[in-house]
Amino acid sequence: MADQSADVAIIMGSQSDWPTMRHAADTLDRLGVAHEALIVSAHRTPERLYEFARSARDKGYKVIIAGAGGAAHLPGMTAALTPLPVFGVPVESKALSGQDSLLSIVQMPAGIPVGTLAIGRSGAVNAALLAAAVLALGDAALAQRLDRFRAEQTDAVAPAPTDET
Ligand code: RP5
Repeated sequence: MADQSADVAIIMGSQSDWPTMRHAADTLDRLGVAHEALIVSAHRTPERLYEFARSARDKGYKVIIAGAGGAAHLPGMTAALTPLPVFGVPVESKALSGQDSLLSIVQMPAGIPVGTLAIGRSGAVNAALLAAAVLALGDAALAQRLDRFRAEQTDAVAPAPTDET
């Protein structure tokens, strides 16, 4: 859904990435961070990628989360076209379990950084938390919400395991 006031853009190479990337969206929702999710493929819609990345800062985005699988050029190409911080999420691929995605995203040559997260859901959640942490540097209310998120997470850890699932 379009949100002109979104601070974070969540982009992904395919509809098939959404089951992973929706965890980033859910995490940003929980923290009250405005975001927008878009399909932008480096391979299938290169012109869309150029248009998105070149205009991202002027549109008001502050952080970009980019998820892709396989030959995952989307985060690196996006980072090459915008000065905004880009966090890359390697989506778990069928053929190589996301190791191809991870290696495609993580090995950026010096000069164009992509902050690369873990493969799959953990990476998507943590990309959102990192995006929120960046935004919280200039937003005291968000910083408080992030502190509360962590405190609740800590409180939710039981002292010992049980047989209940
Ligand atoms: C990448 O190719 C996408 O990011 C996706 O992870 C992968 C497969 O895409 P589909 O064939 O499922 O559309 O560009």
